[in-house]
Amino acid sequence: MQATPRALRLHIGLFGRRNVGKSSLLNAITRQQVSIVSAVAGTTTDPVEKPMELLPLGPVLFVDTAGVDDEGALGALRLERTRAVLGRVDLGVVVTEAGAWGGFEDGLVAELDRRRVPVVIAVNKTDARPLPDDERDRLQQRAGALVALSALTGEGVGDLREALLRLAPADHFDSRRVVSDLVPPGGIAVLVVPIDKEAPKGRLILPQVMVIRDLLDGESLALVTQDRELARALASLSRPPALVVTDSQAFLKVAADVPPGVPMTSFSILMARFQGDLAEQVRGTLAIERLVPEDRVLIAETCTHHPIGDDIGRVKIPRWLRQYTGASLQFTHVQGRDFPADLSPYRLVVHCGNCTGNRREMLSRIHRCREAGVPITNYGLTIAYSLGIFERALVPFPSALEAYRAARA
Ligand SMILES: Nc1nc2c(ncn2[C@@H]2O[C@H](COP(=O)(O)OP(=O)(O)OP(=O)(O)O)[C@@H](O)[C@H]2O)c(=O)[nH]1
Ligand code: SF4
Ligand SMILES: [Mg+2]
Repeated sequence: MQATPRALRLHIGLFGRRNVGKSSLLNAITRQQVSIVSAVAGTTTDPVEKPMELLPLGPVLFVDTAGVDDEGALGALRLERTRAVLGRVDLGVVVTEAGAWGGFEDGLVAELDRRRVPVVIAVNKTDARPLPDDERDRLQQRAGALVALSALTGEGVGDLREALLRLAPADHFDSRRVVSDLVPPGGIAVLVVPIDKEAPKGRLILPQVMVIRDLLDGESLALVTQDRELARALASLSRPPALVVTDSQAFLKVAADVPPGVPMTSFSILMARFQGDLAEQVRGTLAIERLVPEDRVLIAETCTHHPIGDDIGRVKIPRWLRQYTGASLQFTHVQGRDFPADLSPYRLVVHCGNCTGNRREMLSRIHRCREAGVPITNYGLTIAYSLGIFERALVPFPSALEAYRAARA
């Protein structure tokens, strides 16, 4: 995690009057004592920075600032330093308390607006003073999002994460590669695309197209083959490929044909990394071990394609999961926007690769699962796990493999 350069992290600033609980909020979010908290107004004098991996947003840098409502020489110096932070954040959190909003806070929001920085208003200390409805309605108009919370009890801190995810600039989510970071320029990727009766007539499906396009952008070579031609394709190469990517449904045959030293994964697992959160979905996959008869499993797809034949979500994944667990599981299927508000009936969510959706929405779903205590995995991860080749399919992703081993231990 510390490997992400500072410049690539989303910068999130915490602003507000002295003593409203900015430092307490930073500590609550990070679950660490990053910034000094005290009842004395003006405790934080210089900006305090904390790089972290913030679920569900990814790598961020929090900047806790000095409260800037006071006058005098010291106040002016603090104001200047806090101003400098205003100029370099991607997201602003204006922290306040019920009944305290005034011209000072309006000024902060106006400065952030002028810089086109999205603003979340965080009304803190609701354990001591709840936010009245009329004030909530009034403040809601002033910013992109409003969250009532308590840094002391932790109530509402999850809502703040969700609000930050919702307002983060789109380019924060676009900076990743589907596959080209795994194959060097000039290196070869072998792509296994079975043409069976579920394959659409006359074309490739979107995850396959995305992978081929990204390999071309990365100036590497793509060799596309059906599963039954794979052995011949590999034999025709004068050097081993940097990566083999297969349709998850052909995993077993491909694992048998690809030499053990060659990294191998599936299109769907690449999608989990590109469009979701691979480490979190890897950890979620382990919940398969805990499934017992009559447990309910939610199968969710982003697009609303019409299921045909041995559809992967309706037929194959339920079959593989029932076989692996030996349990009579209950499956519920949802498509498109129909992701349930109440996740509590489910012991596991199996999501598709989300190739047609956007990453922010997928991260929001992962976040909601997390808040509800329901593990979430994806199609390719579930298939690899049920077929006993999970570790092998994660070899190309060292941090996800590490997350898996840590969760197992
Ligand atoms: N009851 C209650 N008290 C809180 C909460 N959050 C912070 N406090 C208290 O408010 C006081 C100020 O907290 P800080 O986190 O230091 O506030 P700050 O905004 O960083 O203050 P400066 O650095 O001085 O600008 C401390 O006594 C905290 O214990 C909360 O959610 N509920
Ligand atoms: S959105 Fe999901 S179900 Fe639809 S094609 Fe992409 S991965 Fe498959
Ligand atoms: Mg402080």
